[in-house]
Amino acid sequence: MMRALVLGGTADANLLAESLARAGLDATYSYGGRTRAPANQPLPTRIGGFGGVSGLAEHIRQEGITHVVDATHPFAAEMSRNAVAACVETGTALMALERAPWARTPGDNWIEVADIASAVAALPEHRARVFLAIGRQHIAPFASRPQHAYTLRFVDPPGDALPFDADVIVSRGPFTLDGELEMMRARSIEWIVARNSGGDGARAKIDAARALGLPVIMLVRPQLPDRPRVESVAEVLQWLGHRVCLGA
Ligand code: 3Y8
Ligand code: NAP
Repeated sequence: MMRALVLGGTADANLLAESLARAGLDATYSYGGRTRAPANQPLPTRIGGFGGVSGLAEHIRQEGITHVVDATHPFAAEMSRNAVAACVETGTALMALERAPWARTPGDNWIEVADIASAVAALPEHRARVFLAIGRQHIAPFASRPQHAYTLRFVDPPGDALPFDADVIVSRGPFTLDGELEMMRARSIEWIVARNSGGDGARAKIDAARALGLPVIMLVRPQLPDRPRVESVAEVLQWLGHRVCLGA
Protein backbone atom coordinates (compact mmCIF):
# COMPACT_ATOMS: atom_id res chain seq x y z
CA MET A 1 0.00 0.00 0.00
CA MET A 2 1.58 3.29 -1.19
CA ARG A 3 2.22 5.88 1.53
CA ALA A 4 4.23 9.00 0.53
CA LEU A 5 6.17 11.52 2.58
CA VAL A 6 6.62 14.92 0.86
CA LEU A 7 9.61 16.94 2.11
CA GLY A 8 8.18 20.33 1.24
CA GLY A 9 8.67 24.03 1.76
CA THR A 10 8.57 25.22 -1.86
CA ALA A 11 6.02 26.32 -4.45
CA ASP A 12 6.60 23.05 -6.35
CA ALA A 13 5.94 21.03 -3.20
CA ASN A 14 2.68 22.94 -2.74
CA LEU A 15 1.55 22.09 -6.28
CA LEU A 16 2.43 18.44 -5.66
CA ALA A 17 0.45 18.42 -2.40
CA GLU A 18 -2.62 19.73 -4.21
CA SER A 19 -2.39 16.98 -6.86
CA LEU A 20 -1.82 14.25 -4.29
CA ALA A 21 -4.83 15.41 -2.25
CA ARG A 22 -7.01 15.66 -5.38
CA ALA A 23 -5.98 12.14 -6.38
CA GLY A 24 -6.85 10.91 -2.90
CA LEU A 25 -3.38 9.40 -2.43
CA ASP A 26 -2.08 8.61 1.06
CA ALA A 27 0.59 11.28 1.68
CA THR A 28 1.87 13.58 4.42
CA TYR A 29 3.58 16.96 3.99
CA SER A 30 6.64 17.99 6.00
CA TYR A 31 7.93 21.50 6.80
CA GLY A 32 11.28 22.17 8.49
CA GLY A 33 9.70 24.74 10.80
CA ARG A 34 11.67 27.67 9.41
CA THR A 35 8.82 30.18 9.24
CA ARG A 36 6.28 31.30 11.80
CA ALA A 37 3.16 30.62 9.74
CA PRO A 38 3.85 28.29 6.85
CA ALA A 39 1.17 27.99 4.18
CA ASN A 40 -1.57 25.46 4.95
CA GLN A 41 -1.48 22.25 2.94
CA PRO A 42 -4.35 19.97 1.80
CA LEU A 43 -2.47 17.00 3.30
CA PRO A 44 -1.78 15.96 6.89
CA THR A 45 1.23 18.11 7.81
CA ARG A 46 4.16 17.75 10.23
CA ILE A 47 6.48 20.64 11.13
CA GLY A 48 10.10 20.44 12.37
CA GLY A 49 13.26 18.41 11.88
CA PHE A 50 13.29 14.61 12.09
CA GLY A 51 16.54 14.44 14.07
CA GLY A 52 19.09 13.76 11.36
CA VAL A 53 19.30 10.66 9.19
CA SER A 54 18.42 8.29 12.03
CA GLY A 55 15.39 10.37 12.97
CA LEU A 56 14.14 10.35 9.39
CA ALA A 57 14.78 6.59 9.07
CA GLU A 58 12.82 6.05 12.29
CA HIS A 59 9.95 8.19 10.99
CA ILE A 60 9.86 6.21 7.74
CA ARG A 61 9.66 2.91 9.64
CA GLN A 62 7.12 4.09 12.24
CA GLU A 63 4.83 5.72 9.67
CA GLY A 64 5.16 2.91 7.12
CA ILE A 65 6.34 5.33 4.43
CA THR A 66 6.84 3.54 1.08
CA HIS A 67 7.88 6.56 -1.07
CA VAL A 68 9.75 9.77 -0.16
CA VAL A 69 9.47 12.79 -2.47
CA ASP A 70 12.20 15.38 -1.82
CA ALA A 71 10.49 18.57 -2.98
CA THR A 72 12.67 20.82 -0.84
CA HIS A 73 14.53 23.85 -2.15
CA PRO A 74 17.75 23.28 -4.15
CA PHE A 75 19.67 24.96 -1.32
CA ALA A 76 18.17 22.73 1.37
CA ALA A 77 21.23 20.53 0.92
CA GLU A 78 21.33 18.95 4.37
CA MET A 79 17.71 17.79 4.13
CA SER A 80 18.33 16.35 0.66
CA ARG A 81 21.48 14.54 1.77
CA ASN A 82 19.66 13.12 4.81
CA ALA A 83 16.80 11.93 2.59
CA VAL A 84 19.21 9.99 0.35
CA ALA A 85 20.93 8.37 3.34
CA ALA A 86 17.71 7.51 5.19
CA CYS A 87 16.11 6.00 2.07
CA VAL A 88 19.20 3.85 1.43
CA GLU A 89 19.20 2.74 5.09
CA THR A 90 15.50 1.79 5.05
CA GLY A 91 15.30 0.62 1.43
CA THR A 92 12.66 3.24 0.65
CA ALA A 93 11.96 4.61 -2.84
CA LEU A 94 13.11 8.25 -3.23
CA MET A 95 12.36 10.82 -5.95
CA ALA A 96 13.46 14.47 -6.03
CA LEU A 97 11.14 17.10 -7.50
CA GLU A 98 13.64 19.78 -8.47
CA ARG A 99 13.24 22.71 -10.83
CA ALA A 100 16.01 23.53 -13.26
CA PRO A 101 18.37 26.38 -12.34
CA TRP A 102 17.88 29.75 -14.07
CA ALA A 103 20.08 29.98 -17.15
CA ARG A 104 21.97 33.18 -17.94
CA THR A 105 20.41 34.94 -20.94
CA PRO A 106 21.72 37.81 -23.10
CA GLY A 107 21.53 41.01 -21.07
CA ASP A 108 22.15 39.23 -17.76
CA ASN A 109 25.13 40.57 -15.83
CA TRP A 110 25.82 37.69 -13.42
CA ILE A 111 28.85 37.08 -11.24
CA GLU A 112 28.54 33.42 -10.28
CA VAL A 113 29.98 32.45 -6.86
CA ALA A 114 30.18 29.19 -4.93
CA ASP A 115 29.46 30.41 -1.42
CA ILE A 116 28.51 33.37 0.78
CA ALA A 117 32.12 34.40 1.50
CA SER A 118 32.77 34.70 -2.26
CA ALA A 119 29.55 36.70 -2.62
CA VAL A 120 30.78 39.15 0.04
CA ALA A 121 34.16 39.40 -1.72
CA ALA A 122 32.45 40.10 -5.05
CA LEU A 123 30.92 43.36 -3.78
CA PRO A 124 32.72 46.61 -4.70
CA GLU A 125 34.98 48.36 -2.17
CA HIS A 126 33.17 51.68 -2.54
CA ARG A 127 29.79 52.17 -0.85
CA ALA A 128 26.94 50.68 -2.87
CA ARG A 129 23.20 50.04 -2.47
CA VAL A 130 22.89 46.26 -2.19
CA PHE A 131 19.75 44.05 -2.17
CA LEU A 132 20.41 40.76 -0.32
CA ALA A 133 17.64 38.41 -1.53
CA ILE A 134 19.02 35.36 0.26
CA GLY A 135 16.79 35.26 3.31
CA ARG A 136 17.85 35.47 6.91
CA GLN A 137 19.97 32.42 7.68
CA HIS A 138 23.15 33.39 5.82
CA ILE A 139 23.53 37.18 5.99
CA ALA A 140 25.98 37.52 8.92
CA PRO A 141 29.17 37.45 6.74
CA PHE A 142 28.06 40.71 5.05
CA ALA A 143 28.77 42.48 8.37
CA SER A 144 32.42 42.54 7.24
CA ARG A 145 31.38 45.08 4.56
CA PRO A 146 29.46 47.69 6.59
CA GLN A 147 30.15 50.45 4.06
CA HIS A 148 27.18 49.36 1.94
CA ALA A 149 23.51 50.37 2.25
CA TYR A 150 21.76 46.98 2.52
CA THR A 151 18.16 46.04 1.82
CA LEU A 152 17.20 42.58 3.12
CA ARG A 153 14.07 40.53 2.45
CA PHE A 154 12.79 38.04 5.06
CA VAL A 155 9.69 35.86 5.28
CA ASP A 156 9.13 36.85 8.92
CA PRO A 157 9.99 40.07 10.83
CA PRO A 158 13.57 39.92 12.20
CA GLY A 159 13.10 38.91 15.86
CA ASP A 160 16.61 39.50 17.17
CA ALA A 161 19.01 42.35 16.23
CA LEU A 162 20.49 42.32 12.74
CA PRO A 163 24.25 41.69 12.39
CA PHE A 164 24.56 45.03 10.56
CA ASP A 165 22.52 48.13 9.79
CA ALA A 166 19.98 47.34 7.04
CA ASP A 167 16.48 47.98 5.75
CA VAL A 168 14.29 44.87 5.99
CA ILE A 169 11.39 44.06 3.66
CA VAL A 170 9.11 41.39 5.17
CA SER A 171 7.51 39.42 2.35
CA ARG A 172 7.15 35.73 1.61
CA GLY A 173 6.75 35.87 -2.16
CA PRO A 174 6.12 34.69 -4.82
CA PHE A 175 7.21 38.05 -6.30
CA THR A 176 6.20 39.94 -9.44
CA LEU A 177 8.32 41.75 -12.05
CA ASP A 178 6.48 45.05 -11.52
CA GLY A 179 6.88 44.76 -7.76
CA GLU A 180 10.60 44.05 -8.06
CA LEU A 181 11.18 46.89 -10.57
CA GLU A 182 9.33 49.33 -8.33
CA MET A 183 11.25 48.26 -5.22
CA MET A 184 14.66 48.39 -6.94
CA ARG A 185 13.98 51.82 -8.44
CA ALA A 186 12.53 53.26 -5.21
CA ARG A 187 15.64 52.10 -3.32
CA SER A 188 18.12 52.89 -6.13
CA ILE A 189 19.46 49.34 -5.82
CA GLU A 190 22.84 48.91 -7.60
CA TRP A 191 23.71 45.27 -6.76
CA ILE A 192 21.65 42.14 -6.10
CA VAL A 193 22.81 39.00 -4.28
CA ALA A 194 20.63 35.94 -5.05
CA ARG A 195 20.62 32.16 -4.97
CA ASN A 196 19.99 30.23 -8.15
CA SER A 197 16.74 28.83 -6.76
CA GLY A 198 15.13 28.26 -10.14
CA GLY A 199 11.37 28.16 -10.48
CA ASP A 200 9.04 31.11 -10.93
CA GLY A 201 8.51 32.18 -7.31
CA ALA A 202 11.73 34.15 -7.09
CA ARG A 203 12.88 34.76 -10.65
CA ALA A 204 11.19 38.19 -10.92
CA LYS A 205 14.18 39.86 -9.24
CA ILE A 206 16.50 38.35 -11.87
CA ASP A 207 14.30 39.64 -14.71
CA ALA A 208 14.10 43.05 -13.00
CA ALA A 209 17.91 43.19 -12.62
CA ARG A 210 18.30 42.45 -16.36
CA ALA A 211 15.76 45.14 -17.26
CA LEU A 212 17.60 47.67 -15.10
CA GLY A 213 21.06 46.51 -16.21
CA LEU A 214 22.09 45.67 -12.63
CA PRO A 215 24.79 43.14 -11.71
CA VAL A 216 23.63 40.00 -9.88
CA ILE A 217 25.99 38.08 -7.62
CA MET A 218 24.50 34.61 -8.17
CA LEU A 219 25.13 31.80 -5.69
CA VAL A 220 25.34 28.52 -7.60
CA ARG A 221 23.65 25.45 -6.18
CA PRO A 222 25.33 23.12 -3.69
CA GLN A 223 26.38 19.69 -4.93
CA LEU A 224 23.85 17.02 -3.97
CA PRO A 225 24.34 13.24 -3.98
CA ASP A 226 23.05 11.37 -7.04
CA ARG A 227 19.36 10.59 -6.75
CA PRO A 228 16.48 10.15 -9.19
CA ARG A 229 14.95 13.54 -10.05
CA VAL A 230 12.10 14.94 -12.12
CA GLU A 231 10.97 18.50 -12.79
CA SER A 232 7.20 18.09 -12.93
CA VAL A 233 4.39 17.09 -10.60
CA ALA A 234 2.94 14.82 -13.32
CA GLU A 235 6.18 12.80 -13.38
CA VAL A 236 6.06 12.40 -9.60
CA LEU A 237 2.45 11.13 -9.80
CA GLN A 238 3.44 8.65 -12.52
CA TRP A 239 6.36 7.53 -10.35
CA LEU A 240 3.92 6.97 -7.49
CA GLY A 241 2.00 4.65 -9.83
CA HIS A 242 -0.90 7.02 -10.28
CA ARG A 243 -2.24 7.22 -13.84
CA VAL A 244 -2.16 10.90 -14.77
CA CYS A 245 -5.15 11.89 -16.87
CA LEU A 246 -3.82 13.75 -19.93
CA GLY A 247 -3.68 17.50 -19.57
CA ALA A 248 -3.63 17.16 -15.78
C1 3Y8 B 1 9.50 27.43 5.33
C2 3Y8 B 1 7.05 27.98 3.36
C3 3Y8 B 1 4.74 29.38 -1.91
C4 3Y8 B 1 6.16 28.96 -1.62
C5 3Y8 B 1 7.03 30.20 -1.56
C6 3Y8 B 1 10.03 28.85 -4.10
C7 3Y8 B 1 9.36 30.22 -3.94
C8 3Y8 B 1 8.87 32.13 -2.41
C9 3Y8 B 1 11.95 32.09 -3.30
C10 3Y8 B 1 13.74 36.59 -2.38
C11 3Y8 B 1 14.14 35.15 -2.22
C12 3Y8 B 1 14.64 32.56 0.04
C13 3Y8 B 1 13.66 32.06 1.14
C14 3Y8 B 1 12.56 32.00 -0.90
C15 3Y8 B 1 11.75 31.56 -1.92
C16 3Y8 B 1 9.35 30.67 -2.46
C17 3Y8 B 1 8.49 29.75 -1.61
C18 3Y8 B 1 10.71 30.53 -1.74
C19 3Y8 B 1 13.71 32.94 -1.12
C20 3Y8 B 1 8.83 29.62 2.24
C21 3Y8 B 1 8.41 28.65 3.31
C22 3Y8 B 1 9.48 28.36 4.13
C23 3Y8 B 1 10.60 29.08 3.63
C24 3Y8 B 1 11.94 29.05 4.26
C25 3Y8 B 1 12.80 30.18 3.80
C26 3Y8 B 1 14.26 30.20 4.31
C27 3Y8 B 1 14.88 31.21 3.31
C28 3Y8 B 1 14.15 30.89 2.01
C29 3Y8 B 1 13.14 33.21 2.00
C30 3Y8 B 1 6.02 28.88 4.03
C31 3Y8 B 1 8.07 30.93 2.30
C32 3Y8 B 1 15.49 33.71 0.53
C33 3Y8 B 1 15.55 31.43 -0.47
O1 3Y8 B 1 13.38 33.14 8.00
C34 3Y8 B 1 13.89 32.05 7.67
O2 3Y8 B 1 14.59 31.34 8.44
C35 3Y8 B 1 13.64 31.60 6.26
C36 3Y8 B 1 14.43 30.63 5.75
C37 3Y8 B 1 14.90 28.82 4.25
C38 3Y8 B 1 16.38 31.04 3.09
C39 3Y8 B 1 17.23 31.53 4.22
O3 3Y8 B 1 18.29 30.94 4.35
O4 3Y8 B 1 16.76 32.46 4.94
N1 3Y8 B 1 12.99 30.09 2.37
N2 3Y8 B 1 10.26 29.84 2.56
C40 3Y8 B 1 9.79 26.02 4.82
C41 3Y8 B 1 9.91 25.02 5.97
O5 3Y8 B 1 9.80 25.40 7.15
O6 3Y8 B 1 10.08 23.82 5.65
O7 3Y8 B 1 6.38 29.58 5.01
O8 3Y8 B 1 4.88 28.81 3.59
C42 3Y8 B 1 8.68 28.96 0.90
C43 3Y8 B 1 9.18 29.71 -0.28
N3 3Y8 B 1 10.33 30.30 -0.34
O9 3Y8 B 1 4.01 29.61 -0.93
O10 3Y8 B 1 4.44 29.50 -3.09
O11 3Y8 B 1 9.33 27.85 -4.04
O12 3Y8 B 1 11.27 28.84 -4.24
N4 3Y8 B 1 12.52 31.57 0.37
C44 3Y8 B 1 16.40 31.81 -1.69
O13 3Y8 B 1 15.93 31.63 -2.82
O14 3Y8 B 1 17.49 32.30 -1.44
C45 3Y8 B 1 13.27 34.41 -1.20
O15 3Y8 B 1 13.45 37.24 -1.34
O16 3Y8 B 1 13.76 37.06 -3.52
P1 NAP C 1 18.53 22.46 5.33
O1 NAP C 1 19.55 23.40 5.79
O2 NAP C 1 18.81 21.57 4.16
O3 NAP C 1 18.06 21.49 6.52
C1 NAP C 1 18.52 21.66 7.84
C2 NAP C 1 17.67 20.76 8.72
O4 NAP C 1 16.33 21.30 8.76
C3 NAP C 1 17.46 19.36 8.16
O5 NAP C 1 18.56 18.53 8.43
C4 NAP C 1 16.19 18.93 8.87
O6 NAP C 1 16.45 18.71 10.26
C5 NAP C 1 15.39 20.22 8.81
N1 NAP C 1 14.54 20.29 7.62
C6 NAP C 1 14.75 20.98 6.49
N2 NAP C 1 13.71 20.87 5.65
C7 NAP C 1 12.81 20.07 6.26
C8 NAP C 1 11.51 19.57 5.90
N3 NAP C 1 10.92 19.92 4.75
N4 NAP C 1 10.87 18.74 6.79
C9 NAP C 1 11.47 18.42 7.96
N5 NAP C 1 12.67 18.87 8.37
C10 NAP C 1 13.33 19.69 7.51
O7 NAP C 1 17.15 23.21 5.08
P2 NAP C 1 16.91 24.81 4.83
O8 NAP C 1 17.75 25.24 3.70
O9 NAP C 1 17.00 25.50 6.17
O10 NAP C 1 15.39 24.78 4.34
C11 NAP C 1 14.40 24.51 5.30
C12 NAP C 1 13.07 24.49 4.58
O11 NAP C 1 12.86 25.71 3.88
C13 NAP C 1 12.94 23.37 3.58
O12 NAP C 1 11.61 22.85 3.66
C14 NAP C 1 13.13 24.06 2.25
O13 NAP C 1 12.39 23.41 1.21
C15 NAP C 1 12.54 25.43 2.53
N6 NAP C 1 13.17 26.45 1.69
C16 NAP C 1 14.51 26.62 1.79
C17 NAP C 1 15.11 27.57 0.97
C18 NAP C 1 16.59 27.79 1.03
O14 NAP C 1 17.05 28.77 0.45
N7 NAP C 1 17.32 26.95 1.72
C19 NAP C 1 14.31 28.33 0.08
C20 NAP C 1 12.93 28.12 0.04
C21 NAP C 1 12.37 27.16 0.85
P3 NAP C 1 16.77 17.23 10.87
O15 NAP C 1 18.19 16.95 10.48
O16 NAP C 1 16.57 17.40 12.36
O17 NAP C 1 15.80 16.26 10.26
